[in-house]
Amino acid sequence: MSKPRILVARAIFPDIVDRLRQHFDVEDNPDDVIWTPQELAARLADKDGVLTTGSQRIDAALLSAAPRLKVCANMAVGYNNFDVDAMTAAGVLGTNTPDVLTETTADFGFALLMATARRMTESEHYLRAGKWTKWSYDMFAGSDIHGSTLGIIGMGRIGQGIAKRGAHGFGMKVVYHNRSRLSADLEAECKATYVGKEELLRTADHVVLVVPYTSASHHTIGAAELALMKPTATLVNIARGGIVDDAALAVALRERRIAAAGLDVFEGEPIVHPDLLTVPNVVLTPHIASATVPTRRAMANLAADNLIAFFDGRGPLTPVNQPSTLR
Ligand code: 8YV
Repeated sequence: MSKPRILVARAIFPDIVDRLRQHFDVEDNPDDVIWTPQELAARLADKDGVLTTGSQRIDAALLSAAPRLKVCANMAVGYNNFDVDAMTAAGVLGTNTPDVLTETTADFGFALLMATARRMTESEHYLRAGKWTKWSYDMFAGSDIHGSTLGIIGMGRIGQGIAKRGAHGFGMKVVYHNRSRLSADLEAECKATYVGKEELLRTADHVVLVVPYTSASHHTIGAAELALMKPTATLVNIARGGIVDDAALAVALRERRIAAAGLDVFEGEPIVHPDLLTVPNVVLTPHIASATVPTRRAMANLAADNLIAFFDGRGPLTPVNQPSTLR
């Protein structure tokens, strides 16, 4: 019997592609070419499954150009690149990679918070530019992490990881806002108090965004929300581009309406709003929150395992939808 045909849409660890070859007829992309939606659709025309990263859009147009496609395994926990309704209607399963990246991403969120509040990259640029000629009492004075109030918007697994780091490691007071309130046990574990979004923005010294991107979470933080924040506050976005109105944020940073921001994700990435590139009080990283070798390997392996389990008839391990009938 012939093997199912799989497309690996971006370059991933070669040994994990080799593992997929034991089960499937694999077309991969070792040169990591960024295909247009049309090029992706052409490659998927004869495929039964695909391993995607967060940057390939799976929508109704692509699904009709790929009539054999049965399963899309995303190597990411976020799956806003999937039009889940269109996939479910077409009988196509989607999977993601939860849990395996939680602690690594929470570590990074905390690192970005610290780098932002303590002005690490801004001061490093100053030093590298040869501008450091003397110590002064207020040179790169930032804001404290320990003992301050941490506001987390989006209290899923990663948000909870950041809350625990803040509460237990740094003695922070943690407030959070989420679509639904956590159980009393989880709130106690995270030492976190549920508050409304407006109260969180008004009272937090540091605001960290960890919400999934949906049409409802688009521009969760725009000019009006930035205006509620303390002028000494920092804002960190490790969620998705589009959760923050980047143009409004650049204005708020330039006018010092908030102290600083740390951004790992951007509207329209990899293009970054030009005004963010010119303001000094922002730490910018290229979507690397989950980027450690063990975690990226675990993500790729989980995406591969989802494909293998699906075609073995065991069902996917971490599905994001449940079509009533499959293709
Ligand atoms: C990925 C992410 O690196 O898991 C997610 O949702 O944002 C990152 O961990 C990125 O989406 C590439 O797949």
